[in-house]
Amino acid sequence: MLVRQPEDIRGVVCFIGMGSNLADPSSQCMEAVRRVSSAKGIKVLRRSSLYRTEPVGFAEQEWFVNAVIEIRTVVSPNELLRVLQAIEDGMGRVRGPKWGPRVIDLDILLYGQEIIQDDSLVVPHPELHKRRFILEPLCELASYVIHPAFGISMSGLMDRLNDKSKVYIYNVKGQPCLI
Ligand code: A4P
Ligand code: MG
Repeated sequence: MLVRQPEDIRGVVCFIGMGSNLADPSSQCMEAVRRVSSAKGIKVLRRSSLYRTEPVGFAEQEWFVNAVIEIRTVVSPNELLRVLQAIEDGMGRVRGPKWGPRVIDLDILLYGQEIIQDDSLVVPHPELHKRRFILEPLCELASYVIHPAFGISMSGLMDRLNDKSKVYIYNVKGQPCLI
């Protein structure tokens, strides 16, 4: 018997990290959410708060705005990467030095419970468990999700986190406050 799944439960739940530190970063993140929601085969389920975050890796640059979105998608991991890169390009991203300033960066943090390691895609994102600017917004949405390679929840990864870089959540008035 063919059982049809309702549209809203088809596909895989994934988490996308976004970051910007150029040209009004919070607007860039909100624009990226809009563009991801309009992409074919992708439904945005939830967005974390926006976070003001101290630059990691290359300190001599502006602070970032970071956020995470939860999506449900029927597109494959590699196709999802292509869609996200097309959105980055469409928003005027110029690929500069690794860890350098960017108008928008969209990373696949988790694609369901899949573990992927090919030339162009590594999922879960290899830096996910090391970065406060990813784990804070991810825990806001889904602290219960298990990292498929480590078998540890996102809140468990937060407990083990060594990253002391500063991460502030925007309060309701849009002002940063320490969490
Ligand atoms: N790639 C492999 N796996 C993935 C994945 N899971 N998601 C490949 C997305 N891309 C993935 O990415 C380079 C290549 O990674 C892609 O071609 C893709 O095939 P990129 O976005 O073009 O280059 P990048 O952003 O310079 O590299 P990367 O590794 O994304 O940089 P990071 O590690 O994200 O560092 N500090 C704060 N506070 N907040 C930030 O958002 N971001 C960075 C960027 C540094 N410091 C930061 C922040
Ligand atoms: Mg990236």
